[in-house]
Amino acid sequence: MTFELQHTDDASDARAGVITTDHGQILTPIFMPVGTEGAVKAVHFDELREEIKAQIILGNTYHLYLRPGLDVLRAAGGLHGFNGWERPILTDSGGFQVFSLTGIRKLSEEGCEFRSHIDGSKHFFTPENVMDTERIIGADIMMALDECPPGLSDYTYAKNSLAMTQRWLDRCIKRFDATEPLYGYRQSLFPIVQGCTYKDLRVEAAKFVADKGADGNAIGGLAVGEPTEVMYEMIEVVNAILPKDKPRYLMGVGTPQNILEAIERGVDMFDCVMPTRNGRNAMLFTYEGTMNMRNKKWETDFSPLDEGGCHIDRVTTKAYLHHLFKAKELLAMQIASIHNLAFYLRLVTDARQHIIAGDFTKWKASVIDQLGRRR
Ligand code: PRF
Repeated sequence: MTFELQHTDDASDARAGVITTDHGQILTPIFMPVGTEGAVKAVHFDELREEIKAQIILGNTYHLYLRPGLDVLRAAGGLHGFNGWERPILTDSGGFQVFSLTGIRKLSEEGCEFRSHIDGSKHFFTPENVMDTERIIGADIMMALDECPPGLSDYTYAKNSLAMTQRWLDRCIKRFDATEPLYGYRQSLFPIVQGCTYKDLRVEAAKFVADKGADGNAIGGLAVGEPTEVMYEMIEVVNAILPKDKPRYLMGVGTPQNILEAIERGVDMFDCVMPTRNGRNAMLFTYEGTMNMRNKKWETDFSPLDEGGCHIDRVTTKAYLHHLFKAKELLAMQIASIHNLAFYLRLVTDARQHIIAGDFTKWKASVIDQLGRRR
């Protein structure tokens, strides 16, 4: 994988670049739709390609390891072979999901023990077996195993947790370097910066990660309950240290406003369940603000969902989508998910174009307040 920086904004740390993988190019800044179980909820791959213009999607090691399982994935030739998505894929390592999804878990130096949320069976993740699993899934970008502590962890917990994440990173790198891709294309390993909301820990974590010389670097442990301003401050602290010539990925963030603020601070890659999850719950994101499609005010509004949006936005009226949600039609969730993902991709594509044109901060200032409005 390579990263070419094409343009850096004069007035901020925003950058436009291009990542090249063996499954194709990714123009940054980029948003990556979340396909936890090998599918983006309620959205077909044809729509991801043609309507949404997704360039890369996510998969989750935790979920895919439990189901369909490694034997099926290996036999299919990896996740690309299994689900038919021929563009790049990134897999999260599973640590975050183990902590957020499984009640019973035991964390030790060796790894984390957890019970399946599907059948209660016991499993153990280590940095080594997570690397092996991500090799089998065959993602273009594999994430290191980390611990994402709760946002408001005390200093001692955060410090000890970070130290373990760093030892786990060294074990991940060792295993990654000792193994080969299974399907004939290259894979990259991204380390993750942790350190909660403590500046000195974030600085130490960023230096530790920067020294590894990875193809790209991630910022984890944010958007987990801390105030938004603190999240922005941590991004600034970390990005001052992470290499400029490698992509930076802010994990699990966020609202359209969060994404623009992070782009301004030098972040290149994002993922979040918000466009799909909120979409299934009738909430649409637009440049003019958010809309609750269950609201009676849309009952006879026969204007398109979004004039400047994707094809489905232009041929679907607000009144019709309102009706679909009221009637609990599955099509409601499909349309809302497609709209929101297409909007997120449009947002980062617009950001990229304004970075290249040299007026990113001006453009951002002109759209940011409207984005948070309730329509
Ligand atoms: N670590 C991993 N995945 C993540 C996170 C993290 O800290 C977050 C935090 N926002 C989302 N997804 N491995």
